[in-house]
Amino acid sequence: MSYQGRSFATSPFQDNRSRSNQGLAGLGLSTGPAGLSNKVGGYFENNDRTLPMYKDKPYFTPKRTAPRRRWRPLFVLGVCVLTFLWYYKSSMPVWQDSNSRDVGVDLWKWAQTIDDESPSKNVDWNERREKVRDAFVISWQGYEKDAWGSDEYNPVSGRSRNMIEGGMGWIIVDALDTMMIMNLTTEVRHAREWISTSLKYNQDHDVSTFETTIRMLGGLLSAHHLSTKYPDLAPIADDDVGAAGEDLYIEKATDLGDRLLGAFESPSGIPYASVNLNKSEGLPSHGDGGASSTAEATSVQLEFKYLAKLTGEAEYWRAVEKVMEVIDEQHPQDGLVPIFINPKTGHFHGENIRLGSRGDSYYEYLIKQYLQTSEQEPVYKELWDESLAGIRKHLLAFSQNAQLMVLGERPNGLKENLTPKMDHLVCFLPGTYALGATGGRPLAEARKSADWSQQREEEIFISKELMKTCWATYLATATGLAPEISHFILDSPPVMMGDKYPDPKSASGMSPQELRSISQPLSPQFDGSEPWRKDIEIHNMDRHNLQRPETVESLFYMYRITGDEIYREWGWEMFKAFVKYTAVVEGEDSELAEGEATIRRIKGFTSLSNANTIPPTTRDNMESFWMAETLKYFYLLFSDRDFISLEDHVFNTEAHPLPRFKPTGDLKTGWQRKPKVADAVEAAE
Ligand code: DMJ
Repeated sequence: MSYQGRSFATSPFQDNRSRSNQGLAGLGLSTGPAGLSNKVGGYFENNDRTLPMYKDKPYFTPKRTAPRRRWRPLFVLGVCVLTFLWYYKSSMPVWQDSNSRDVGVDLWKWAQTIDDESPSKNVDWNERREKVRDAFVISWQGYEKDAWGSDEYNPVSGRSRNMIEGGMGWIIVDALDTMMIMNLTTEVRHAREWISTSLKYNQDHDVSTFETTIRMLGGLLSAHHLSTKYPDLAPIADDDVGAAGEDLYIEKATDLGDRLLGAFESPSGIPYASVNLNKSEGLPSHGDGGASSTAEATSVQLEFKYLAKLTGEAEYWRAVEKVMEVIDEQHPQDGLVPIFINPKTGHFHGENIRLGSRGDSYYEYLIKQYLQTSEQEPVYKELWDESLAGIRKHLLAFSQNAQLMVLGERPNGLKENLTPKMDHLVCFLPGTYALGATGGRPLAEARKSADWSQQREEEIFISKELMKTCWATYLATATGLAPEISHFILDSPPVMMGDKYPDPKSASGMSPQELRSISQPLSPQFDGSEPWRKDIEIHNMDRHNLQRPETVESLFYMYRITGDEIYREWGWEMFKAFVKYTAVVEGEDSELAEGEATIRRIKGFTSLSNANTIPPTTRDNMESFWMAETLKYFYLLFSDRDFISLEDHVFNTEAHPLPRFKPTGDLKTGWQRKPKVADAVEAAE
């Protein structure tokens, strides 16, 4: 592998980067490439190329090649006039069209009518998704006005803060591909200009390895993918073939990816929790005995593998692949992993097992790695199937009154009791279950395939039941917005899925009748008497709502895979609740001059400290995933099913769509599962 051809406008590396003379020993790649400064030095010493090296890579083929012609003057004039008209139109702020429409006022007026909406058979989903787009524009507009370039935003007070000097682009980069998907050209242009002129990673600050990878690296890579694959979405000239900024996103991604690699230079290859981007130096967590979160260490693979594919640099691939090998060497029992792992030793730390915080995306990235590489890496399907069996056996239970399916936790290991608590975070699982069962294909089509089985049918059943439980946590509060954590009432001892239906592959599995549904219906009336309500408890310290995406994320998968409109309807109810209760409204009566009409506008959306009271208590914070994930998934849920299709993409855990591809050459799994010592002895006897 050679680095000599990689070009950067300016050297992205500072002299104080500790990795520069060390190579990649920490990755166990003793025969690997030279240190990064050598690579960059190599380029400058040998600078006889005019294009970045990744231009020569098979995958990096610009899609928008325009034939060069000698245009006749009249034609040129026509093009100029049209271009001017197009530019003029697309430069106008979206929220202000030729009728001076103020989206904030319009959405506020619409919010006043939400309760009067009558059920209709002929729903216009395009109209509904425009409402989501309006909510996005309002959120973005508020951020642009109050906090432009800042990493954190408080939409009520208008305050903001940076994570590192000059800002990480936390909100801008995370929201960028949503704006492309929503065809918001003016906003994309503004974001792109900031990325081009202000985004720098050479700050002496520690940042989270995982969050920076999924939000920033994922955001840049997805922006690169969407702007090349879908040039008609939010089209701007700056990234056209041959334009000076053509490779802006991929160059920023490569710079960031190189800096993040320092986090993987631990004795085991498990990434440290944090990384100093300037020095490209990993730092262990301050707490938890220096252990990294398992989910964080194992949810960086989609991003680095796509970066490797784009650039042709296998170094990225090997670093993240090594992590998966180390995890598997620990032989997780029944495919379930404790939520901490030590980067020094590569051993799990503690016995806490859950699919909520610190555990969640380990499972998500198993099946998504398999799908990302077009099902060419069977080890990830094997690991996914093992985890599903473990989840079924140890974590799935039924609630006492309405038989809601509950995904519990084992805080003290698999031999100890189940804690019937679900973080909002675990609600990514219903959609991911369905994705794993069908590979993203429509269910009706997947059911016809030769490898369809009772087990896959049961996975669809589980996905539907868990989806219903997640939806119930929204219905359970006064605002219709789920708390951060929900607790469930189970029988004692709990009725476990694995005990009731021991084997999904045999007659002791579920009957066709049971596979349709076993939980009781969720009544839409809020009279407090329905049996399912007695199954859910919300504790005071868990009643906040951070506008998280996981439930709408799953609704998006469930709708696209099953085609059942109910998931869109649930999503619509959720969206209306977000507008009604998380909107920040300006123009209170007390602020009006005498005789002035009461016209208010929504100026942003905020998290809630208490979602279980009306009016809710606000928290004055807008997480970047509100625009990056939650609103994107609503928009895609209400779009046609082949728009940014599930069959062609994998969404990273921050909702950034990346393409599926077939790996070749050095881009490969490169490791094999080792048998447990006991198994190996048994096999030898
Ligand atoms: C996002 O940053 C990612 O989805 C991550 O995997 C965990 N959840 C938050 C949003 O809830």
